[in-house]
Amino acid sequence: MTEGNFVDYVKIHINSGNGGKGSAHLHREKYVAKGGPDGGDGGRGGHVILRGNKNLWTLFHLKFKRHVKAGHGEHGSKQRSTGADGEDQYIDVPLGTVVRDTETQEILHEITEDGQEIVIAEGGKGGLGNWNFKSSVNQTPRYAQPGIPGEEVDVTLELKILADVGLVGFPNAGKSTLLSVITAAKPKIADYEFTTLKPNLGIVQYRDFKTFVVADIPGIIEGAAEGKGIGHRFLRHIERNSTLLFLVPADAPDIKKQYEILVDELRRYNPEMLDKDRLIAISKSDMLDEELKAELKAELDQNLGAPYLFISSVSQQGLTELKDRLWEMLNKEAV
Ligand SMILES: Nc1nc2c(ncn2[C@@H]2O[C@H](COP(=O)(O)OP(=O)(O)OP(=O)(O)O)[C@@H](O)[C@H]2O)c(=O)[nH]1
Ligand SMILES: [Mg+2]
Repeated sequence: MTEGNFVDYVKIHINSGNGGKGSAHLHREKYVAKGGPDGGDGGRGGHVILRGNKNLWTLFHLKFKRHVKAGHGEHGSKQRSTGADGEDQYIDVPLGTVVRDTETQEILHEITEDGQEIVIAEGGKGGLGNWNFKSSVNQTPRYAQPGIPGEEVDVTLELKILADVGLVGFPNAGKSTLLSVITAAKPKIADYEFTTLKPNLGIVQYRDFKTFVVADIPGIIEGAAEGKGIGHRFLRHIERNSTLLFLVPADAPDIKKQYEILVDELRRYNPEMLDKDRLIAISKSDMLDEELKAELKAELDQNLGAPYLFISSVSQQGLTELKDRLWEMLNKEAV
């Protein structure tokens, strides 16, 4: 089940490395009376760096990672030898990861690109060795700087899914079933409301390597924007999808009304949601006979006022057309 591996929220305690101490070494050699200071600088402490990785889709791999520590810088030593820098630690995260300070909840960063790197805890600078402090008034300084300690920070990583298509529908509309037939995802499906409690992602792959990502989120009901039901908690996951696919079951008492309620909830949650491209799929169309379908079609052509098509996950009707339409919508700028 994909229900369990969708992790979109983790808290991690982070320590960057301490800078190494500068050395206060004095040079000693046979026949050289006063060799002078030759203590090298300490190495820099390791950074902790977040890195965007387009092959990751969840934060699951970090679920049990409570603590990330980078290496300490080594101390400087004689002959002006600089200590080695501490090892940096990378935390790979999916695109769309938002980093917050756990204590203040302030957003610190956002990872949106593959390979993007952000230092979230900087390693401490290494201390300067004593040879740096040699001057005309102090030929043999016997002191060196200590290294600067690393940083300690508690961060919360939160994922906003960057799926291409977000599924929007009332509970029981058949969203998870659709995801299970057009992608390899295996979401939980059942004949009751709120089967889906957490978002599921699936990758549609068809026609010679065309791929796009679909997000199935819990059902949205009237009043969701005010917190009714559970779907509102997941609306943020579809804030960034470029296309919304509305699912309204063929046996809904009033298809147009149900669609309008959904649109209204999205508007109340965030008006920008309405800037996205929309397509309506009349799901469970296998329940309609040809006559009923023709009647419904005449009615919808008249009053729905948005592009729609009939589909059925059970009898596999209209699914290729659906994928083609979504693909076109997602790629229309490029054409
Ligand atoms: N006849 C028919 N039934 C379907 C079809 N798709 C889904 N169903 C049924 O509708 C019910 C709900 O399906 P789900 O996919 O769990 O619906 P959902 O929209 O994900 O529901 P929530 O997760 O509760 O929001 C299940 O009993 C499915 O078997 C379809 O194409 N035809
Ligand atoms: Mg579901």
